[in-house]
Amino acid sequence: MSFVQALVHPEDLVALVKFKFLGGAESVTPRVNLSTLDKPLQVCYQLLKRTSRSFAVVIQALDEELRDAVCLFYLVLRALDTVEDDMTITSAEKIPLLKKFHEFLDDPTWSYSKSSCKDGVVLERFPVISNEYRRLKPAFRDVIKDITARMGAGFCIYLEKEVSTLADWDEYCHFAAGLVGVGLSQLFAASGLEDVSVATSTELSNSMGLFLQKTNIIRDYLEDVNDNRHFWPREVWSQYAPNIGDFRKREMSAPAVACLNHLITNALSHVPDVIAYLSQLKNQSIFNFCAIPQVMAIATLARCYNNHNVFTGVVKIRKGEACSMMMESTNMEKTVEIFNERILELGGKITVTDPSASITLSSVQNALVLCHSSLQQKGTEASVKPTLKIQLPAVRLDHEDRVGLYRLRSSRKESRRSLLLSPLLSWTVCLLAVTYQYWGLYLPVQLKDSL
Ligand code: D9A
Repeated sequence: MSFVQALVHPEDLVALVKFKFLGGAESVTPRVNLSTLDKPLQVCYQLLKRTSRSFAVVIQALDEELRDAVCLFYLVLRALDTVEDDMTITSAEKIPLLKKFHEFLDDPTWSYSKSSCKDGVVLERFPVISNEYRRLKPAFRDVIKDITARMGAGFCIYLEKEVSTLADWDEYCHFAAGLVGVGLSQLFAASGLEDVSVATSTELSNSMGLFLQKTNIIRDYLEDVNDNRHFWPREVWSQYAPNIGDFRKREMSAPAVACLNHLITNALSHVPDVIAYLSQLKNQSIFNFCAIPQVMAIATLARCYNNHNVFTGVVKIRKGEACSMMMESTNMEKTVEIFNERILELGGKITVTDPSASITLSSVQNALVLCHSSLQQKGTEASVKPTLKIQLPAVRLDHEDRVGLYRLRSSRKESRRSLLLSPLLSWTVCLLAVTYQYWGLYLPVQLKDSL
């Protein structure tokens, strides 16, 4: 399927070929040889693969000191999440389960086989997970247990309460994802692979989770509303419709998109923290592990911005795009370049009629300035510099933001022109790349043969 899509987006083809056949995947995400592990740990990695698909690969690429701890942390959180998610478990049963969940880590017999969810297998096989958990070093165990306890308690609060204000939205996302960021940072420090300061800057760790979780909540509107789950904050959606489900109606498309843009603007406020968090990392495998999901998130937000398809289906980044971003986000400069590119894509879609336009524009400009200065700090002559012309003056309300918008628009025209040219160009590049790779691969063999 992804190869078929690549016919329309030929630039993806190069990325897909490189990723799948030419060692691209292995360069970012070298696989562990699972057969060298103990049988129960092998089972854990298989569970990981079954529940997280692409993310499992990124976890396996972590340095040895950390890999098993993160794998088990992921599985424990997935198990807790599966309990929270299961609509067939009554609140009366669910609340004590969530509150006591961290205690099950020390109970070799606890498992749960009544879950109807697709990831129910982690609850059924929980004894294998908890047994491996108990073999981790105490510093790792303490982090995992503490975060599990706090998350379980947080989920209970929101079983009985809706996400009403924007402060609630931040709090719910803190329980569901911010705590994961906090816990992971503590695991990084406990492994000795990162400084203790990574663990103590909890606000930045929290933002890493909030940015991912808000992006998921925004993107998954349709799926969640159809399943009668509401994660969009009432404070915002009630400004645009009497009921959250109304955004699915065709006649509501204008307020729906306005609400969507409002929430995306809110999510963009975490970008500075995300960049600050990533800048402090020293270990390569941890950097890749942290940067890949964030890069996917900013690309998803840019795709969703001002896009009515969020209310009619699933908006996703293409597999080919995902592969090329995974291969590219291996250092701070390249990661910031991807952020810069995607924020420009989003900024180019701002329209003057959007009620949040001026706030979105200032967030966009703020983020672009940050990208720019972060690249300059590193002393790299930024290749992104020319495109940043548009972020000139500070934006104010009224007529001044039109000026800002005008600048963004004119850069959009340019990108439209390049869009026309791009299939032609990328087919050429693609042909060249394939020819090059073909020669690169086979020439030595032929040479050897002829000698
Ligand atoms: C993460 Cl241990 C998550 N969540 C993610 C994945 O990334 C974060 C769940 C458990 C763990 C880690 C993550 C990765 C790296 C650093 C982080 C971090 O903090 C410093 O968490 C904040 O989404 C889930 C939460 C957002 C709820 C925390 C990335 C992931 N991607 C999926 C794609 C998708 O759409 O879900 O899981 C995937 O590749 O399958």
